[in-house]
Amino acid sequence: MTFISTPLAIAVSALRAARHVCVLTGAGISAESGVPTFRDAQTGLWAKFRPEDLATPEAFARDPRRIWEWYEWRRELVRGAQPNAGHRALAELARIVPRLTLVTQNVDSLHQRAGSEGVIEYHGNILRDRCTAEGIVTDRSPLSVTGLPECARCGELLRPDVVWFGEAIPRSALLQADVAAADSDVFMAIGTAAVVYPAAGLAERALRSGAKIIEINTESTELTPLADVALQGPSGQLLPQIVAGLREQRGQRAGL
Ligand code: BJW
Repeated sequence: MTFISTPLAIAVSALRAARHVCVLTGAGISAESGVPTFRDAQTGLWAKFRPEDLATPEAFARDPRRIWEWYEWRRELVRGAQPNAGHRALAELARIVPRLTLVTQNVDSLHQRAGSEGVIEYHGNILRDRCTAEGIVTDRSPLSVTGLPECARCGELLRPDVVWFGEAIPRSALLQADVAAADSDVFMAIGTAAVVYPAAGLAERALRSGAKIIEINTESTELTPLADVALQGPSGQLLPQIVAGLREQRGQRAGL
């Protein structure tokens, strides 16, 4: 790769100089694994379903069976998906830069399955159940008579361990992500429409602390005008190119 001042080369240089990289990922990074995004006009989940009918505590209270059917369908989809080159490149990036904090809005575990460690799950995880009474992540009772999943400890209704609209972000994820964004000198926003708060506010937090913002997205977003480098394209292609660029620069410096 020749290092003229292309946006990709500028991103590589910023990452090479970085002390702490904070990465926020969204549904777009898993799109190339076949997991649908939310807001894509044709294939996004919200193109077929209304968020207020499926992703709110009120919707679950009204009709838990319907919500569970939707989540079981998505669970199967996620279980069948494989991490893609973008997930793998981020796991590798963490081994190259001095420090990397990965915050994901995704609930699909694909970062962890690609080898990323210490992933901050901002919106929970679709593969876990949580007790509606005790609030703890727990196993299912094998004795459920209603056909709905019930808590093995107390018999109350279980729900997916995700964050719905109007619900608070898990406290430790909220705090850890905020601290990491404020401490970072490079903040990467990858495959997120940057419209759902408080996640979307993390880039603004990093910006206020003087971090450089690198965005990777197939489209422009609200964040694009604020980004120092906006790379337009699929993250499954761009992230491996970034990692290859970093490796090449390191090799050149070492005279390899
Ligand atoms: C590619 C690509 C490729 C495609 N490569 N790119 C301030 C202002 C306004 C509103 C609010 C505010 N603060 C709070 C709110 C309300 C609300 C909110 O933000 N609403 C906005 C929509 C207006 N926020 C909340 O309710 C949050 N809670 C909260 O604030 O609580 C306060 C509170 C405090 C104390 C007590 C009680 C309450 C909670 C938000 C929860 C969001 N939950 C969901 C569902 C999770 C569970 C599940 O999966 O079922 O999270 S909604 C959905 O949106 C999901 C996602 O994580 C989230 C973000 O979506 P994301 O990842 O950006 O996906 P898309 O589809 O939108 O975008 C994909 C992008 O990828 C696109 O840009 C593509 O171009 C791109 N792309 N292919 C690279 N190959």
